[in-house]
Amino acid sequence: MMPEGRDFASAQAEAALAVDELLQALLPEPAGHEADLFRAMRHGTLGGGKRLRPLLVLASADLFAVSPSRALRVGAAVEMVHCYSLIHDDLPCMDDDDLRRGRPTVHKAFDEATAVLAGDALLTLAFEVLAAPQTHGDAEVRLELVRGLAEAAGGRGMVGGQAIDLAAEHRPLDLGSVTRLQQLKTGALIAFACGAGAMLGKIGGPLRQALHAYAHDLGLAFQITDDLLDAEGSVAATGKRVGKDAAAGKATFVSLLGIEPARVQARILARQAARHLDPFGERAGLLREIADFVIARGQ
Ligand code: GRG
Repeated sequence: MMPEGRDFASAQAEAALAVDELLQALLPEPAGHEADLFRAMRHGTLGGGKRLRPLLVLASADLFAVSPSRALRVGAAVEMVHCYSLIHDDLPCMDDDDLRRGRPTVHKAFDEATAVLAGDALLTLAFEVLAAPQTHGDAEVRLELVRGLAEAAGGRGMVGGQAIDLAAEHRPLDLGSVTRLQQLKTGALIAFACGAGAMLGKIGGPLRQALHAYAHDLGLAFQITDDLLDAEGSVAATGKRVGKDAAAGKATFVSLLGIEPARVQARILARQAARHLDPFGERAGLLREIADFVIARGQ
């Protein structure tokens, strides 16, 4: 994935381009009455985003010499689930946002019903992609990927975290509860992306465990940085509305720890995440750089 000497920015750009090409191919512009649905799915997935989760799949798969074309399909599947969550999260019944990735949200560019359906269709297409033989020749591996993504995205993962987040609007959370909420809401999908390389390579044991530990710390560092950007960032830099957490009176890592301690905590977690990669030696260079990249925007 990243031959020696290649810098992080070009590895990330190359991965993002490859994911975009595959998403384009998986979401062709159709004719007919359902055309708007597919246009909305394309609007919600193409042309923006850091593509962090697919990059994590590609980088973890590279540790075990998994074919990049297989890893890319898993990366596209995770990105579709991530994009569905953003589309639904932006709806008036949730965060009610007009701007995402610097562009109108899907319900603004289309309408609410189409945005709901576009999210639904992206979620189900993700599993169709994972279940297809091109993703892996071994049906047991495909089954593990399907189950892993379902667990990460569902009620005991991302959707469960979102439900806790909504309930917390009426009940302030302490640091332990915020940590758990975020581990479910954003951490579970990031953890799936990191573990997917090991699933594709049929690797278990201590190496899979090491990736899991990396993902745990990376997910928290990512969320603290997202909180910092909401507190301190600009619409121009983030491509979305900022200051939402404080306006909603939400308990976040930043509101509970304070800005500077939160920044320090993100740095500690990123360093700790990288240490979990020691068993992989030089081969984990890209994953180490991802940990730096994840916190850089908040430092
Ligand atoms: C509504 C089903 C449902 C789930 C909502 C993940 C989530 C749960 C909502 C997304 C909204 C949000 C602000 C989540 C917190 C952190 C996060 C996931 C930010 C966006 O991810 P990035 O920074 O975005 O990777 P890009 O645009 O780069 O892909």
